[in-house]
Amino acid sequence: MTPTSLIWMDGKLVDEAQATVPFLNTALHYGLGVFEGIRCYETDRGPAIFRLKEHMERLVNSAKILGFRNLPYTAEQLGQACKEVVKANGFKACYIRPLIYHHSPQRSMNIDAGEARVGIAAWEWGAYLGEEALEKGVRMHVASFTRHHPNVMMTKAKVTGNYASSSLAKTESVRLGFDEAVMLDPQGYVAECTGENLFIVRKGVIYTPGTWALLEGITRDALMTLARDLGYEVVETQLSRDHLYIADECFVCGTAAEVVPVTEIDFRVIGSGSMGPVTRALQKDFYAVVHGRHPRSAEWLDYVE
Ligand code: PPE
Repeated sequence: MTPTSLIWMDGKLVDEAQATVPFLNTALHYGLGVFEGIRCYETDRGPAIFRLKEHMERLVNSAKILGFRNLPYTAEQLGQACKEVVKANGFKACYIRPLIYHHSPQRSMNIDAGEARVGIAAWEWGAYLGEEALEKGVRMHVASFTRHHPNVMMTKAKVTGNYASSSLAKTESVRLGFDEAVMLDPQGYVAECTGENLFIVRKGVIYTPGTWALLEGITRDALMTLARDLGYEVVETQLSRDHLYIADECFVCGTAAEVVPVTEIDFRVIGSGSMGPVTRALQKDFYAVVHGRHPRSAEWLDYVE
């Protein structure tokens, strides 16, 4: 991971060393921030940001869910700022991280006793679960930690504080020797992973949990569309832990992770134990789209230049 040289802080591009926030900051103390993760890909027409509009809409909605009432920027302005950051740093491909954080001089956790500040960074980020995982797949376990109930933490908002839960599960998973954790919802059904949504394939049909207690992933949405374009039936439903064990294929997806096959869960081999044909077809189409080589590219890519 290369550190970015220029970060957009409330309208100005500053050197990374100057992009600081005070220690007495409510975002740090209470987890009061909302963020996005967006990828920018290399294409024949220069760098292009994948589904920028949807990411900016989700960012603004996350802020709304957390309770911010007066954002200093619109989704459109924030999208322009993301492009500026990519350009200013001269990246061909990168990961973009906008973050709206709470700043309260009164040090109050009341959202209304502070204001929204915004920073946008970008860096070159390789394969999130490892380059090899994109072909060979990952081994996962079911976390002993439960995903948030939507009345506990708002799961449709990408709130920084929500990620303490992801961190508990991820750390447990890696310490146990796995690559990633599946988290169950408070009812015990499959929710999502620490930073990815999850799909299974069974008898040719694609299944994924509905978004009642999880993040409305933008990659998830793209893959559902690509799958339907290919003629697959995609069903949003409750999945149990043992549905995963007997799936023909399983894969996870997210902006950082992209599309990654899952070959093992809780020491049970999934399907053939290697990337299945449906996962392969979707992964192929996904990379074609993000690199500007698919009919859906026109709709989903935002060229930086
Ligand atoms: N669920 C969670 C909990 C999640 O954090 C992500 C993205 C997703 C699903 C997939 O959503 P989408 O990116 O819109 O397809 N996780 C972000 C943060 C990862 C991190 O380690 O930080 C990401 O992939 O950018």
